[in-house]
Amino acid sequence: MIKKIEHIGIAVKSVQSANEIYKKLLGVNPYKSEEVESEMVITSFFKTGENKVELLEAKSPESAISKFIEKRGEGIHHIAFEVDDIISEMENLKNLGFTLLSDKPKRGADNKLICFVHPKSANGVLVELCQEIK
Ligand code: CMX
Repeated sequence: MIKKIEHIGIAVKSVQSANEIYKKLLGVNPYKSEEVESEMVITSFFKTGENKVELLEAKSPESAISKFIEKRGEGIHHIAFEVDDIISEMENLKNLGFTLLSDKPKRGADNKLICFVHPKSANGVLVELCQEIK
């Protein structure tokens, strides 16, 4: 079952300069910066109340973030929903007709197992499922 929005991902050209903007906007410093090699991104996380914002910068022109910025410019890239059991939620969504971007969960940033749902099967929104690694 999907529990809540875990974070919103924002594609940026430079995490370093976007950090300065989001520090001013949210009034807090990022609590973590992490490179995710498998996704070819560098990330930065902010907490605002119970919610999180993830800034994502491409580390390679092959990264999904590079392609996104090239096509659509900087902006909201994905919405991540927290789940307790990612494997059963993936199975559930697959049975409901959603297109998943991987057969198995992958290791994502911020100590999570993740899987994406194609934006074409969710009204133009890239959806991420994430489960905390205990
Ligand atoms: N949100 C909404 N639509 C998106 C999108 C996004 N984030 N990314 C791509 N699209 C749209 C494109 O605009 C395009 O639409 P049109 O056909 O109408 O032009 C369509 O999806 C296909 O886009 P594309 O540029 O041809 O890109 P691909 O099909 O090669 O890839 C996608 C799209 C979603 C499969 C790919 O970006 C992907 O695998 N994403 C998941 C992985 C990811 O985003 N990793 C980044 C880091 C994540 C993290 O660590 O948090």
